[in-house]
Amino acid sequence: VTHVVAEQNSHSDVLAWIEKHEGQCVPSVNVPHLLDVSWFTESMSSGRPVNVEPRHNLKNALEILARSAFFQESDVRYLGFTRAASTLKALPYKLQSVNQAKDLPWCGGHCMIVIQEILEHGMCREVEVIKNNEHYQTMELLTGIYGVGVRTAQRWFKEGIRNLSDLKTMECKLTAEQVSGLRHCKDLQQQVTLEEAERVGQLVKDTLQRFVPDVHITMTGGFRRGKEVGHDVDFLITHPNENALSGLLEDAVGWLETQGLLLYHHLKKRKPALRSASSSMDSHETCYAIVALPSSSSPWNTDIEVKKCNSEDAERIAHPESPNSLNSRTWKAVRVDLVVTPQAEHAYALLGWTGSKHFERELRRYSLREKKLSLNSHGLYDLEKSCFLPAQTEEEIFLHLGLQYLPPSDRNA
Ligand code: DCT
Ligand code: MG
Repeated sequence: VTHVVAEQNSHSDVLAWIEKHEGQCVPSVNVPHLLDVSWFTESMSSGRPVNVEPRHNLKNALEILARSAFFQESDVRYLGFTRAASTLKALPYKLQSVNQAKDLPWCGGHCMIVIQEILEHGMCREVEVIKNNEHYQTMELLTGIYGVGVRTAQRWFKEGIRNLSDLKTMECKLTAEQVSGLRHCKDLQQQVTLEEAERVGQLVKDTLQRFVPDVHITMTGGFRRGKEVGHDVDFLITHPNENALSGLLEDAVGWLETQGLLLYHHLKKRKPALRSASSSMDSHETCYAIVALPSSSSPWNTDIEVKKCNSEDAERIAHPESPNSLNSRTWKAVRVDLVVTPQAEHAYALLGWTGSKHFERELRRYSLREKKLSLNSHGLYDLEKSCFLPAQTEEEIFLHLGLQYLPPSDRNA
């Protein structure tokens, strides 16, 4: 099948080939998966012509090249491909010709070769080679485990690890975070839906309000930018009285644990405010957690405030390796980040934690290079006047930067 696909010149040829061979493939061969072109299957089911929208294909290809560069720790190449993918993502029209692409920002050089190949041939050989590369596939798999970064994945690859069972048999020393990541990897690899994120939000609210009834909670990250799915759910927590926030995360963690709803957590204490003008480090008090989110039909969800932990439920939730299959389980492991900020830093933390990561990176670069202002999720430091610029809202931060305000939905770079 790979041979035939590689021989094709255009999307329509591939489609014709698949239609002709429908039912003749061995059942284990999932042709669209092999091609990894989601627009292709979408087009087939919607009846739209196949090659109307190469934009997603182009973006996906550039993102694969970016991730491959990231796995090789090549920051310059990673940034170059990410910027080009981001440009294509934001394009309000269909890219149909190389001519149209040549004036787009960040899309020259290597990126232009990729764009040209895809526009003309429907696929890029370099990208196809990367997708089938053992190192790339293993790095995708290993860095997909919660708690595993590029360095660790590289080390494991060099030690001969190629799949999850190798990790168990080769007796790798795993951190508590990685053990939890591995234990719940099936759940964590599934995307979190908006409906699930909202239920996590309700759980977080119910938990925190037990201790501080008027606590202020905002869902940040991708969901604040209007995304329908995410890999986790991020929250920002604040209160006008900073003392009210003291010990709140410990209390919340303690309560969730007694309910059997916490599968993993790591508390990071707030570090003293970073006065370094150029620092982009985030030192907010944070709880990185994996919660057992009760399913929507579970009684846990409907009455979480008053429901007492029934021993059978607690057992099921506290011991995720029980023989219950995913389908019969009444919970799903979901990654949750809780970030606590004093009110004075809230607007900066909100901007920082709304993302996207690439948007934040570019905003900080613009701010420093063009305005001599150092931006992080604690504040904005004027390097020339040697002072911090206070802001109560995100709009005020954009004003400080001399930029038109962008709502979260326009920050999906
Ligand atoms: N962020 C940050 N410091 C961190 C981690 C994240 O400032 N240590 C910012 C960057 C984006 C935002 O917080 C949310 O991070 P993610 O959850 O990783 O990204 P996301 O956009 O929410 O993506 P997803 O929808 O996949 O969760
Ligand atoms: Mg997120």
